[in-house]
Amino acid sequence: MKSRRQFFSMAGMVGGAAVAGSVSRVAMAALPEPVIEQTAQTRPPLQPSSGRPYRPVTTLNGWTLPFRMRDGVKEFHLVAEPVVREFAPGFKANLWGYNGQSPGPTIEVVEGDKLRIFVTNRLPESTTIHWHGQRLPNGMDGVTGLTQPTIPPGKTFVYEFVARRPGTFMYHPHTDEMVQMAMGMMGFWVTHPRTPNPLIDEADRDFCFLLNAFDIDPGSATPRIMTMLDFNIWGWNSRVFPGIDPLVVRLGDRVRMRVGNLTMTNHPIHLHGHEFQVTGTDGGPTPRSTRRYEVTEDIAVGQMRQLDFIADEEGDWAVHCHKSHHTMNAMGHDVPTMIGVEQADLARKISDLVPGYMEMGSHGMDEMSTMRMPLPANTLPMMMGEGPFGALGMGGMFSVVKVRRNQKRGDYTDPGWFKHPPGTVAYEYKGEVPPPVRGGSR
Ligand SMILES: [Cu+2]
Repeated sequence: MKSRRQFFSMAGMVGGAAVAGSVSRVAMAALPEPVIEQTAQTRPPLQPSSGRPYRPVTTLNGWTLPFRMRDGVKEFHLVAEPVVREFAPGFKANLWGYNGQSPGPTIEVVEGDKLRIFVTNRLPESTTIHWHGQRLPNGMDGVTGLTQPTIPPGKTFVYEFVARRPGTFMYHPHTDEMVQMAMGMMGFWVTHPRTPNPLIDEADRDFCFLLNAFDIDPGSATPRIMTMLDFNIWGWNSRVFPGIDPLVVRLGDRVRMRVGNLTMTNHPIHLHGHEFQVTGTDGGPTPRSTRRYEVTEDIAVGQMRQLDFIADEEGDWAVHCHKSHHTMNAMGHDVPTMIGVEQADLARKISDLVPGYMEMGSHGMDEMSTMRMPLPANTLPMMMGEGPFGALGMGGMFSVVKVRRNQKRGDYTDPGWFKHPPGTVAYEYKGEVPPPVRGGSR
């Protein structure tokens, strides 16, 4: 056994891949037991039981991987494997992920931590893990063929490096990337600052999630892996609304949303009722002089953003991708525009031939949110979700920031829908509406 000191000086050298061989039987026995998650629930923040203290993050519909300390090294065990992921009640898909779910568990460490990450491959093909955004020895960067040999099925490799800078990062395969990311292989990574950092404010609530996209035909359960642009399932952490949990906060909290994009297109993430600042990226904390208030931040492919805001308005505030096609669930995009087309007569004729036929879209598509067409099994309606005032007409990349005065510190339980104070909800005007005056008609 090498001493730790020898090992870390070795890992610091270019060519640290020498230590990333498949481990011996003896070393296997020393592996941390892999922790496997069974559900898509949001787990409460995992308080560190050892090592340097930090304020943990909350992974939306996800969890943080437990670690163990061994001779001053933080050890994790990731298992790459096929998983069944529930996107929302009524829709499950066959994905690839880590430790039972897609995305994999969030990894949380502290700046300066010495890390050892065991990666066991239970996929039918080889893989590697790239630690996106990290400063590390080149041989730990996880690029198949370039910085290491690939991890064949059934083998376990070891990655060892020091978490050198604090920030918002992610991990994903760098082997057969197109297929493995299309199948859901990715995970979040947060490195907490070791000491108070003038550019990192302490957040009261710190949420993280990855943007991901899949192409799953209605009625089927396995993504098409060759799709480049025409995805139909737009997810946050492999969940779609109404399957995405709300971000529950206490009035006055400093809230952080860390978002990474592993889809094939950009996503303008839009928050209602508040302004945020971009306080960090995968490049690190942003200089204060660059910060300005925004309500939408466009996140490009492969980018990460850390959005901070003070939750000082009570209510249920939508947070969503501003591309309207991304707040819908599976639909065909070859639906013709039917607005203004009178279909009633036609519908009657078709109904004679096709029982159960429904006309669609004559008055816009909002009616889609309430009509219940027969759908293939394992398929969500394209616009769904029930709110306190009726159908929400939303799917995909949509959730709700629930700001509550009485939410207890550290309590993430869903408080239900906001109870609006009397006189603060848009209401119907019951008087006479004068005819509109149009230019030129006077
Ligand atoms: Cu989007």
